[in-house]
Amino acid sequence: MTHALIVVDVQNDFCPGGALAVPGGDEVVAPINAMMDEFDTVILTQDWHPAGHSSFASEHDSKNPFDMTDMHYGPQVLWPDHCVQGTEGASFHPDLKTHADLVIRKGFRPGIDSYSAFFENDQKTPTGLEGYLKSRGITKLTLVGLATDFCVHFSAVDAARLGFDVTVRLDACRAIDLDGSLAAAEAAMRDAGVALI
Ligand code: VGL
Ligand code: ZN
Repeated sequence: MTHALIVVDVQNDFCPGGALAVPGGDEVVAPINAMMDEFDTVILTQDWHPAGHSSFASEHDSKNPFDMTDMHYGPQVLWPDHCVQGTEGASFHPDLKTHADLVIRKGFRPGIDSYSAFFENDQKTPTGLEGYLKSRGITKLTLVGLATDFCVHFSAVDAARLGFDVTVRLDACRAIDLDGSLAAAEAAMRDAGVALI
C-alpha cells in the first residue's frame, strides 16, 4: 500500500499576519515537517488565485469579506483578497519543508473557487490529482494543513468518495470556523468515512 501525505495550503496568507489568517495557522508547520519522512510520497497544495478572482469580496459591489453570494455553481463565501499568484502571501510558510513530489495549484480559474484538491467548487471540474495518485498506485492518504473546515474538509470528503482510505490529522490542522463551520466539517468528514485523529 502506498501512502501519501497531502499538505493543504500552508501558505503565508493563511498564517498570522496574512490576508486570510487562520488562528494558529503557523502552528501546523512543525508537526507537518516532523511527519513528512513517514510517508512514501509528499504532495503540497497551493491556493493560487489570479488578481481579481471571483471569490474575492472586493470584486462584488456592496459585499464584505465573509458574506455569502450565489455563483453559477452554488453558494460561495466571499473572502478577503488572498493567495494571489506570485505574491509573498501565496508562498509557502518559510519554515515548511517543501521537498515534495508534487505541488498542485488550485483556484486559478477566475470564475470558480476551488477548496478541494480534487474538484473545483462546481464539484465536477477535476484538478488532475485523482489521476496522479491512482496512476502512482497510491491508495492511502493522510491530510494536514489549512483550513480544517474548508480546503482540508472538501479535499478529505472528495478523496473518500473517490475510494481512497483517508485520515485527517487534526493536530496538524487549524480552522477558520465561520458560523459553526468547523463542527459541520468534522461531521461531514466522519459521515464520508474519513478517520479523524
Ligand atoms: C481556503 C478559503 C479560501 C483554504 C482557501 O485553504 O481553506 N479557504 N481559499
Ligand atoms: Zn482561496
